[in-house]
Amino acid sequence: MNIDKNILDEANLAKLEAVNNPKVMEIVEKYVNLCKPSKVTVLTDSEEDMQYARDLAVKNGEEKKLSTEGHTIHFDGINDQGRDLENTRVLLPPGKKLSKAIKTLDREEGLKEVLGMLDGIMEGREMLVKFYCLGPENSKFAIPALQMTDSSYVVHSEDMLYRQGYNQFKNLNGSGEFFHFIHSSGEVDERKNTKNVDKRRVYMDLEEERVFTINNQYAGNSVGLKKLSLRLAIGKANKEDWLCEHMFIMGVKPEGKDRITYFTGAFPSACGKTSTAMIPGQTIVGDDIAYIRPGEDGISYAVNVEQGIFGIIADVNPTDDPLIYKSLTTPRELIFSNVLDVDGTPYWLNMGQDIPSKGENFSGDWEEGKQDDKGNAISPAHKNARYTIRINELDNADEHLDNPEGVPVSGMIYGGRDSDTSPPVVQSLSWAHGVFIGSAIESETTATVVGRPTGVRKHNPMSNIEFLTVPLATYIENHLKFGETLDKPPLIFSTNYFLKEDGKFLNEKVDKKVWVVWMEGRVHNEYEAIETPIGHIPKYDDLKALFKQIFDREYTEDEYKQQFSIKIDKLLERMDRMEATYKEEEGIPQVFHDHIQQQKERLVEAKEKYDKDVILPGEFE
Ligand code: SPV
Ligand code: MN
Repeated sequence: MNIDKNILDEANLAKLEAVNNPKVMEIVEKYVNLCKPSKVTVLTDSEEDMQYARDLAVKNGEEKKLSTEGHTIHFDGINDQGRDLENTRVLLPPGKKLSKAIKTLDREEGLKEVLGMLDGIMEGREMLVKFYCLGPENSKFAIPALQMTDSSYVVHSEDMLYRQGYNQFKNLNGSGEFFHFIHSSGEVDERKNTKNVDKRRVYMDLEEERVFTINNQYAGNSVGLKKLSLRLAIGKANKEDWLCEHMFIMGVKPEGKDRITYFTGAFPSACGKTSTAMIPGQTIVGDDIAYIRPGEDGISYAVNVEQGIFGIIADVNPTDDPLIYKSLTTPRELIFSNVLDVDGTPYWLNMGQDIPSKGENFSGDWEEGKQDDKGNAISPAHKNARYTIRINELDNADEHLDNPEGVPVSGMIYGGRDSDTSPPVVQSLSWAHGVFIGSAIESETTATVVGRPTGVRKHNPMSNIEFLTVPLATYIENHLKFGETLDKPPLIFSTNYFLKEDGKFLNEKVDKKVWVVWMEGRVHNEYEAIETPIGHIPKYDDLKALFKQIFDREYTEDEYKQQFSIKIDKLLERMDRMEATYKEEEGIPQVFHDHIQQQKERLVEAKEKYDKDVILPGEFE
């Protein structure tokens, strides 16, 4: 291996050689010589090596210890608080085309640029080389992944969020089938924040199943195995006829019934995904990314690609998210990011207690009234501040979290954030109609992406549009096919937790538990439903009983009517917006266009039949 011994010493070389994989050697050699770190450390799955990354993050200032045992805090720079979609590009070989919504760059041009930027980027720094496994080990779902980075925070995060993969790589027997990720924070300032945020780049190269990501630290940009691997895996899944989804996986356990029923759920970022997966009384398998494959028994199975949670901390309080709140306030290994640190105690937005007026946050020393360079007030903690924890530490972790076979999927949920159109829960009329529902998700934008206004309605098919690396047409076609090949495809539902009237939410946050338990009952044919033009909705009596049983709350008929009325004009407006998007896409399957037409026709017919624009749920025959 052609690397200077002062940079990669014998002990580290031996760890690399033990993997016995020529492609690993080739890749490491290439990027060490290009990035020119002063030292390379190769890490195995051992506890000792995990401790090395943990300690290094504190030693080099990327993390600081907080008062509670095991808790640390990490800050990303003030302009690096979310995913950078503008500079996240799929490198496109000549002759290939992707959907308009997917940002691309000519492959050769992108490679030339980013390889040029990588030249010497790690000078004076330490490169960490680490092996992981996406999905459970020794499973047909598993994808090995090699990470190279100069950030110990990235490795520490990945150690918590992903399964260790040194042994998995050894078991590859030299095969070159793995993803690889090259990350560098680039030059950092005295707070250890990337100086050159304006030169942030995240380039996906599907040809070589690799991603280059530089001049950033926010985990959605820097952590290779999270959204970067999601993008590579979507490319792979669509070639191999399985699904790679931006979905949680949870087990629903209705009280008094001795069973568990697994659901997956896709929600745009910051729209209640993690808090759904963490509803008290249920179990969690995963909160962000699922690989879903058909089983030989005609049922689909899902695994969590991850083993941890990188969750939004704003709004986590003892009332709305008691399970998460408890896990964030007890000793364990936990990284807070971009919260307010007041003498070792973390504070975040809407945590159920007052936030002090002074402390350290993502802007440095902070006190109330501090403004950014545009004159806007800097909030004490960022809206997209996060926590990183391991799932197996949680009391509600599902027993099949690491099952190499995955869990059987009985239902899929598509959630949006919409204040005025969709009812809280609707079941699709069929698998294909469900695919249509998923591809119609609209959501108001949130703070997880930098540089764009929040609260703007945006079309987000399957909550996955920001991660697609195949044309939308291919993705939708594969979805349609996936369900058709199953004997028992999952039932598909849509949810909307964000309906408002006169500026006030119509539901309490905890109400999602009722919708989830209702969906679970539908899987087992326990509730009848009302067929409407947009799908099946719950009957009032069932919801009344569920609210009573779960919260001991009187759910009134007025609330039901307000929440479950079918708003024809609003729904038709949405159809028009959707039609406009899909018209621009080449190759969308005809059946999908048919679903759009049929949905519109059903709405128009209902409007004529009932002679009104808003139809109450009880009026449908
Ligand atoms: C999301 O935004 O969907 C997240 C966090 O899960 S990030 O890592 O930024 O993607
Ligand atoms: Mn996500």
